[in-house]
Amino acid sequence: MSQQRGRFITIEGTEGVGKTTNIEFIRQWIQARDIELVQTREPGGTPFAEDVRELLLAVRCEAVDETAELLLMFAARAQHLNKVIRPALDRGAWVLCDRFTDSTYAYQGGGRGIDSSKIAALESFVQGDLRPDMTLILDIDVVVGLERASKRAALDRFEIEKVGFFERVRAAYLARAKQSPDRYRVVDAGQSLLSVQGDIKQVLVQLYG
Ligand code: T5A
Repeated sequence: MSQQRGRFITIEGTEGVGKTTNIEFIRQWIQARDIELVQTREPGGTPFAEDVRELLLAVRCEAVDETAELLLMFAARAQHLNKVIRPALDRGAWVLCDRFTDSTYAYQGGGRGIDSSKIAALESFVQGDLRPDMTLILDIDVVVGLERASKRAALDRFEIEKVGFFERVRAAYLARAKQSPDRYRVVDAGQSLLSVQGDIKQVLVQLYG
């Protein structure tokens, strides 16, 4: 008898939306149902891909070419997908991933202005037909999110971008959610944490049911 494939859930949003905070809530909800869960993140998720993450996030004097940035995102993703995500899904585990290819459409596409057809070509090359089963977008006014994020330690190479960049990132996320309402759920992350988690719980119940 073939093993039922696990579910692939991704969580997305602009800076400071509360992904890290809410992933912990989602992890507890899934594990309470006795489901094997692999919790991971992008860029990163394997030692090699985490090295690529460091390269990508480090603030440096040299301007990073946007195509180099795009290709590194997909290089890390290829490693992560083939070494961690696919094997987990194949054995029936659920995968909860902090950011995935929607971040590339939002940051490199919306933010940097790279044509989405180029991103789509790399997506097909690296992922074949694998896409998340459900993508949760935590949505917040970018200034509020940046204020939350600024309370943390040093800012990374993305966090030092201007507000306009994050406005474009947010718009790209919302446009993708509008195009494919079956796959995306947008949650208002500007609410109290309790209300955000109430909304997330409803989404999980739908998915699990
Ligand atoms: N990237 C990534 C790309 O450009 N392309 C790609 O393809 C990929 C995969 C690193 C960067 O990489 C870029 C995008 C990113 O800039 P990251 O580390 O996931 O990715 O990025 P961050 O957005 O910085 O993620 P963090 O996990 O660090 O921050 P979160 O998850 O947004 O925020 P969190 O949970 O730490 O919360 C921030 C603060 O807000 C509070 C929390 O307590 C915390 O202090 N908070 C709330 N306060 C009030 N009300 C609520 N409802 C709250 N929820 C959280």
